[in-house]
Amino acid sequence: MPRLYYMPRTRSSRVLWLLAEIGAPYELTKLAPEERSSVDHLARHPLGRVPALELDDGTVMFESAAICLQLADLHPDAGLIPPLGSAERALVYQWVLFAVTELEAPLFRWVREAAENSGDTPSRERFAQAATALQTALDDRDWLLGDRFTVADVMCASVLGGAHSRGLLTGWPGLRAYLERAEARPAFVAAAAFSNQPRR
Ligand SMILES: N[C@@H](CCC(=O)N[C@@H](CS)C(=O)NCC(=O)O)C(=O)O
Repeated sequence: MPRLYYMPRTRSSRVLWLLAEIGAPYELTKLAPEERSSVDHLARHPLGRVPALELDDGTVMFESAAICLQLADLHPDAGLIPPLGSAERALVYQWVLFAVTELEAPLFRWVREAAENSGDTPSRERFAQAATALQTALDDRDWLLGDRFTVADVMCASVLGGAHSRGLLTGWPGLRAYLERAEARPAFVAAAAFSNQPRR
């Protein structure tokens, strides 16, 4: 059974959500913040971050997007990732990578720049371009691949959740509606019981 090493209110939440979408058994180890720099955890993740996932054969992997893709692949019957080599699979790769590089990276830079109060937030524009592109892609559809909810939606919606919780999605009503749809899914609600726990 895979084991997820996680902390609530972190990027672990997207993996908890995906695991709930899959519905297969798994084990959880909740880490206290200081445990991230323990020798044991540094052996799982060289930067001492969460999440990390131990696979059935003992292999340990990190990077939340890679973990989500791997879990989706391990459970093809859950329908969260299209067949290898298909055009739909290409779009899943596209949007998963977009989530981490074009949305999440500028979002966190923007949050940092705003906190430093320099008055200059160049990353806002970078995030805005990506958010507008994503909103346009969702214009005529519920999910990024149309009717089919995939791991790409887990990734994009989880980044948008981070933006919305900071009040940064006001300019994108289409993305707020998408996020609302995503967060209404029973799996998201079930995962929130772990994702939203106190950190200790
Ligand atoms: N790109 C990594 C980022 C992991 C990451 O930065 N995790 C944060 C929590 S959201 C963390 O553990 N931070 C602790 C630290 O930076 O020391 C992923 O998506 O898994």
